[in-house]
Amino acid sequence: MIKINYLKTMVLGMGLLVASCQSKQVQFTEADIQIIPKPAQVTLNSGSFEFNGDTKIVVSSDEQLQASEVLLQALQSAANLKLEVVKEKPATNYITFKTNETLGKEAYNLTVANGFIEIEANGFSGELYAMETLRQLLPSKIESNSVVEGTDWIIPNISITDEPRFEWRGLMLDVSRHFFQKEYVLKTIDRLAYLKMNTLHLHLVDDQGWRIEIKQYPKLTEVGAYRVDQENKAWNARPTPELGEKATYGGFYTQDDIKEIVAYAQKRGINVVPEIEMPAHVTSAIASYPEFSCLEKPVMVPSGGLWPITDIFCAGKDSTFEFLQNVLMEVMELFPSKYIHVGGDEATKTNWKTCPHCQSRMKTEGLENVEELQSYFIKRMERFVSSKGRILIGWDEILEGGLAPGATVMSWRGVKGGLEASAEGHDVVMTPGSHCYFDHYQGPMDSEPLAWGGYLPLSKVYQFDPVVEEMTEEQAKHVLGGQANLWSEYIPTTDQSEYMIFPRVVALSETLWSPKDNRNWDEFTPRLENMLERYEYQGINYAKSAYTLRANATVNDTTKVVAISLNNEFPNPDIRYVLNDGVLDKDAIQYTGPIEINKTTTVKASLFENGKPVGKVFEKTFNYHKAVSKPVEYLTKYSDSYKGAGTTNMVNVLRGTKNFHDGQWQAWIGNDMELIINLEASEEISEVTVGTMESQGPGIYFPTKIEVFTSNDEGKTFNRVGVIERPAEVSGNVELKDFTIAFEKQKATHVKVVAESLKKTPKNGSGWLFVDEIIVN
Ligand code: TNX
Repeated sequence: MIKINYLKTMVLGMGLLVASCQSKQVQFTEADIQIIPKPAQVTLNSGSFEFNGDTKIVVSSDEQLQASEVLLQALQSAANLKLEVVKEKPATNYITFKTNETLGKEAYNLTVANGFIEIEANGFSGELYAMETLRQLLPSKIESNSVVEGTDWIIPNISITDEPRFEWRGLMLDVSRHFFQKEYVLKTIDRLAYLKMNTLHLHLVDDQGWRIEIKQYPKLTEVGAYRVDQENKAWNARPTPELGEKATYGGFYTQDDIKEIVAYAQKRGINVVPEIEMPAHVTSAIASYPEFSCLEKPVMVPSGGLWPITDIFCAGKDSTFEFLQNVLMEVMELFPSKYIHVGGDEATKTNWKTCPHCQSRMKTEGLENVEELQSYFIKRMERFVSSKGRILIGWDEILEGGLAPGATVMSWRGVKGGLEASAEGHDVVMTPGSHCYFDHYQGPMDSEPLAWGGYLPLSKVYQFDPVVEEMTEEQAKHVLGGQANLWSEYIPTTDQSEYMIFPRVVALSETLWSPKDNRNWDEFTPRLENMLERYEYQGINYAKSAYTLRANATVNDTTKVVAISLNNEFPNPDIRYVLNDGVLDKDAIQYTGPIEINKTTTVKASLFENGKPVGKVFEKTFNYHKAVSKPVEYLTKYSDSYKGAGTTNMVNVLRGTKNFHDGQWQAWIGNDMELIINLEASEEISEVTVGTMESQGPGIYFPTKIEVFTSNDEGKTFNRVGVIERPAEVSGNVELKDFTIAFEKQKATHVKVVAESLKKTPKNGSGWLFVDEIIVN
């Protein structure tokens, strides 16, 4: 909540300077305060404080000096101001600290008044966060890494009372699927601290790479950190490397690197949580030491997708546990984190079912099934971790077969794991795929770089709440907070990593820090834009996907007009558009309501800010064909899960994209598509096109056969006029395809289309048939 507390007569408006003997004065307004995450309480007062060559900072501890670094550095590099650090308070023009032991560890109170700034905190984190707030109160140019001339470094007189809603505010970087250099990790730490995030979870181990030096087991990195380079192929189309093939893609952090990362993070209030996966997602470890698997056979580090994951640690041999304990000993030496993450997800336990060691373990321990064996595995590791005074945390699969007594759960498969664990009295960190998976698309798939799948736009991240409605008050107390996860299968570069993290992490930071009632999307977005300006200065490759326009189409079956509406994620956007050959500039038509079309039309549109287009230009040609807006009778019903735009879906000019969840596709499984389009007149036609998609991963296949029939007697009798047959072919791509069936020009009142779905896929199930738009001409 922002309270404004100043005399009306003193309101002079931003930018108006009032002469004063000491420093320049500016009167700010509420809109000038753009701090993210939004502080718990802000009171804007009249007057302002100017940083200048005489400003001093009064410091009485190393911690305070360390906390001040972010501001000192920014003022030096952007403002060319070198603040003098002193021990004694001067008469005026200074920043000072005060310890208040009643405050929480991360809380701070900040007072900016005429001539001084006071920071009240209870230790380093609060002091640091006050400094990050000061930095954000300064003009965005403060983020420049070269000196900016002609700017006054003035901030408003203000009092802020602030503390986080949650104690775990995290981001996970998967450095296994693709390796990221230490320098990028350090940069990310700075950027997290800027948003008052306090946890960096490093996913150091996965099938495709072991990324941390372990002195006792050098092969983990000699072998496990490298794979055969197949970066030129799609992740899921990379064949298993041959034994002995040269492995050149990879890298790892030495123990010195890790020490540097941890120390750097500590100085920025960030705890680094290491994740050492077990018992699955460890092919890189098995490739290095096959003796810790059930089959003990040599394997290669996979270059890409691997599913199911069957080469996992043997749960029968004591030597496996000894190995893992030795690894964790070294890990705990390096990471002071209270939490040690042991993964635990997605283990396919087929080998355990036949492995004599695992079987005998199950017998002696009285375990009924392999789920209980996984639970035994994690419980045993939990005893070890807690004996060292740490807390084991794992993905929600560690609930299966019984949760270890002291374990904390990271809930990723929705919120179920979090609900279950918190009901049993365990602490939880919420990272549901629905709101926290930054490897998912953030804009329409056809305008975004290749990603894992899914759809998580910025505005949805902003709706995240780690405490879910179904939780009792008691359960809610066990919610430590939340975290975004950036899995890196499709993230080969730091540029791409930045693109996926920013600006979604900005929205996330506010959901985890600010009081729930303070959150408001319309009020957040202008502050976000200020943050994006700062990111320009910081050189972050943030995504502009929230600006991307999307179209929707509504069919009027009386007038046959199609209304195309345009929108994006920002409230009240200034959208401008032109049709066909028009030029899209500031004089383009302002969009105030749906664009109505009754012939084939190209729409070019963009969001405008200050007279300039921002984000990607939207350009689509809407094909107004002879079936548009005409009634469609479904002889076989589409699936309830993929209804598209209902009965107008196939004839509404709007095409489905590569995102099969985009709401434009209709789908069939186990049966064929069979429908009749009533042209409502005897029309001359000569071709029918059926738009389809294929994505064999989730089981979507092109039709194996398409038949077209026409009738010119109101649908009483039909003649088959064309057919295409196309046997299924294995493919790793996501592909859109239009199948066109051409025939002799003829008159027709009705067109019947039958498209056959694949009844038996190579995986032995039925295939999905996805169709959007049936174009008749
Ligand atoms: C599931 S989330 C995984 C990861 C993948 C991710 C892709 C989790 C605990 N396991 O191994 O990278 O999906 O979104």
